[in-house]
Amino acid sequence: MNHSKKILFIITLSIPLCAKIVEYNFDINYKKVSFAGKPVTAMAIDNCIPGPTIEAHEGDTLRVTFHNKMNVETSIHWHGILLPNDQDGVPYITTPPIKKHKFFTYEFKVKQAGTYWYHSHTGLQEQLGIYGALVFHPRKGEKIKTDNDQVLLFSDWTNEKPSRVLAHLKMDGDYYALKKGTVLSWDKVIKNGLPAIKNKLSGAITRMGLMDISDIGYDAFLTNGKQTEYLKVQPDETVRLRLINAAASTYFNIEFAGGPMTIVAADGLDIIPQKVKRLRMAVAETYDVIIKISEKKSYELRATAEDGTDYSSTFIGIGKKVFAPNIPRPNLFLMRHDKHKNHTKKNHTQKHDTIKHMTDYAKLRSVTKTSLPENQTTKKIEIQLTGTMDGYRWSFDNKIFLEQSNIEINKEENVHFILNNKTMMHHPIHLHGHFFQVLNGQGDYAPLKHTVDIPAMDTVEIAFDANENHHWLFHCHNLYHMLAGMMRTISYKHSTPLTEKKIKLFSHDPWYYFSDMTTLSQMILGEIRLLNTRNSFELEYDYNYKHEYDIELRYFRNFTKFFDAYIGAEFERDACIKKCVCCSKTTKRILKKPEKIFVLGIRYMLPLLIQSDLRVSSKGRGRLALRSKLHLTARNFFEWSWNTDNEYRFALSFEAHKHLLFMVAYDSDFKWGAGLRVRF
Ligand SMILES: [Cu+2]
Repeated sequence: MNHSKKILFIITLSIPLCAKIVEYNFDINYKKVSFAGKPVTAMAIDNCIPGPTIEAHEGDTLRVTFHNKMNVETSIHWHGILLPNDQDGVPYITTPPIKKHKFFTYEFKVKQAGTYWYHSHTGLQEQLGIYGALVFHPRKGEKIKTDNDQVLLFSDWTNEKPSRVLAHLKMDGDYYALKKGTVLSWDKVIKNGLPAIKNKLSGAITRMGLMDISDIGYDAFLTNGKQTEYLKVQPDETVRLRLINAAASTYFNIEFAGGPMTIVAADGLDIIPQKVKRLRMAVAETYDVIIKISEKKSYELRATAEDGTDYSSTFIGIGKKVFAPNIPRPNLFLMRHDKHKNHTKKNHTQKHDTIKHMTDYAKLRSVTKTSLPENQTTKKIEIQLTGTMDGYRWSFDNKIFLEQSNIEINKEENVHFILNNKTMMHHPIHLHGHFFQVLNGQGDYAPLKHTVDIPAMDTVEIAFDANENHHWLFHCHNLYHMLAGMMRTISYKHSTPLTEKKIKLFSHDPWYYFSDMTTLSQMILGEIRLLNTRNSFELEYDYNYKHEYDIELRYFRNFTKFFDAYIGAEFERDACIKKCVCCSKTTKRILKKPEKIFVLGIRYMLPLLIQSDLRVSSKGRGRLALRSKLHLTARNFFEWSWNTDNEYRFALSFEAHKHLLFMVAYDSDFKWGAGLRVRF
């Protein structure tokens, strides 16, 4: 059988309601693409990115076979779908992975109508192109009739290997700030006036920094796999647009040039129609909107990445193009982290930039009652969304998946999650195999969703009927946050526990290697680091060309986002200046014997983002060291360090490239010099 072509069998069975078995066969293979000017190897379903749209009717049985033609394993997860646990497609946790050169058939009864999607749940494959739309039609036809019905699937694209992206973020959480133009440097803070200065200082004092919207500098944003998509629609026609945010980590602002959009469904389920001018979509959400093409024109529907870096367009209609308005870039300097108080300049149009424009779930109201069973007890569970850009650690309750893999619940109880976001970023939180109520004040008509945005430093409450069995994944749908550890399983009591082996086959904590070397006219210095989430080995060295050196090798254990402890050894060789014994006028430089000491210490981030390092050596001597870094402009920064032995150093750097910096530095021992720093 030729599997490279989609083969669709529809077998009509003589059972009530004309339920069918709907069968698809697909290949998953590598594909060369050039979405952003550069040919790169992606992963595609039937040679398509996105993969083909899978359609079925409520009541049908869907049977989809994926043939893995790649030399790595893969998987398919059915996002937002109520199905048997072993068809959910989380490799090792619920379903076997699709091994290389093997196939797997997923089969389940379609219990629901609406717009959903499917994607790989293996590593970073979703970023590489393994995703597609799922459209399940109501058995009795759509309640709201339209002339057209179209899928618009949004995604983000990077020319870099996603594993490199993650490695860069582990090295430096702000790695992509320069590319995105979002370095929160002091020159821009000052330009934004007093509120921005206060905001920056309060972020430094609380050690939370400023708000952040995105981690990654993408090379393109796509709609249906293109930067510009076209839908031919005749004037006066209405269109149901099935919007799917299949991006790995990008929220989109959707704006339509042809007037307001009417949202009729959220995450697949019908809601009371809501007219909106702009719709913000969190990662992994879906919305159905209805638009009308009023004239013989081609109206732009623009999906702008929330960080404002770029957008993709869809022109809908026929005739002259009508463009959607530019959405101004969010002003991170004026976004406050304390309860979303926003500073906006008087008489300034930056109102659009603020958090208040993010999607407001409060208006979403289900068309049917969604109340949970009244005869069940309610279990309240508070979960903190935790993490930091420093070391790119993301977790729930400060524990990554490998440290705390599950949240136990009982069958036949109502589970109420209080999700407290303690970070400066929003997180799209997704629960597999269940719909949950978003407790948004709509009471019995609270909307049911499978993915919910939790804004930075905010709380969202959700509740669901625990009517399943086994283990279901619960995680941040920012792919990079999920892989970093922001994930749990929701495990029903009395299910067979997941083995350690399965957990480790699904989730890893890889080691990353980084180094930098600074060659100056007066000295050479640098460091080499080997690290995973909680452990790091660090080698620091400096050498002054006169045979004086200092080498420190330390092992660090991370405990909280601000606190590490370490143990290590220091090898040092100094020189001293001695006066001539006979005349006492001339001096002589004498190299001392190399010294070796053992050290034990802690590293703690102080307010104002000053890194402190307190240690005691095997000679019984204590030492406190402080250091910090200030971004003066996007490319210039000032670093300083000082310790209680009265050694100090300061440097001014110019970042020509993420891997090459020019530097002028002064060292209390080795004095002035200039040179460059290379980062690997
Ligand atoms: Cu997240």
